Amino acid sequence: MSVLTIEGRGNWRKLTLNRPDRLNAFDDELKSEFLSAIQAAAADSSVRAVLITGAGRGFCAGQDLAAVAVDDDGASIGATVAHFYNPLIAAIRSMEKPVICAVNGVAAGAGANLALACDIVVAARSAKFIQAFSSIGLTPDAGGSWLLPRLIGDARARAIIMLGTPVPAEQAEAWGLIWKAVEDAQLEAEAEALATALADRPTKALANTKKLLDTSFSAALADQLEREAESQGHMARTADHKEGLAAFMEKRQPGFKGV
Ligand code: LHQ
Repeated sequence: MSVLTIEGRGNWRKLTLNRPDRLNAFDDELKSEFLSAIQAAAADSSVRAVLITGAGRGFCAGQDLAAVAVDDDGASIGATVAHFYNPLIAAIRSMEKPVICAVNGVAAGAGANLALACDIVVAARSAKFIQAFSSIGLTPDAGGSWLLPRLIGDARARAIIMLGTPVPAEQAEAWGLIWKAVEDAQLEAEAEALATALADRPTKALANTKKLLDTSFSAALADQLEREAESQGHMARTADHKEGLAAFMEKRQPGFKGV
């Protein structure tokens, strides 16, 4: 049984973390397969959206702690962050297509931050997000220290990181940590409907939206306005923009091709 299930669904792809007895914690095999799958989805222009979820009752418990030896000089932990978690999060954020995360159960440590790095996060009501790092004497990785203050503000970010307090899905939605909490039984259908809808939208516009949003907290308004103008210049030349305009004028649904 593969530790990662990869399913093509027409113009989008579903990746399911599949080590359910370990709550889909990342051991070396899953790390390698998942990073390769994310990079392959990014490189394949026929894939216009990616959905990430987990098998079983958990989404992802972060690093497989059984696979972490006591690391007195920190070299091995430092290396796994540099060679897996960092490129993984960078690949998701820079992927030129939407990445949806369906959080089907507990998301802890790097597993929580993997989910939060995705563009749209839907969670089952029974799911929870745990910044588990400080409970084992570590600090956030997988982008947590960057993402959390941006998503929920400094006060909440500090508290949940320092205390390791689980944040239930409904609280996460109320705080703006995620897009939506849904009934457990509805999660798969809702997430797949989102992926289907996003894959049919103008992919280049969504990709450039990601770029604009990633700089919005650090850029001066004047610089961001310039970026927006530059982006519109690029978008105006896309076939999807022409199709969107034509569909509007002809009072019909657009058929975007992602180009
Ligand atoms: C696990 C894990 C797990 C192995 C549950 N590993 N087996 C860190 C270090 C190095 C490099 C770089 O990056 C990082 C980043 C990180 O991700 S640090 C954070 C690592 N994750 C955690 O500290 C979470 C540890 N897990 C838990 O606290 C609990 O399992 C949670 C709260 C996630 C779920 O609790 P329960 O629902 O009560 O489930 P459980 O604890 O009974 O877990 C079920 C099984 O999964 C159990 O095995 P068993 O043989 O007893 O059935 C756990 O040992 C195993 N498991 N997480 N990370």
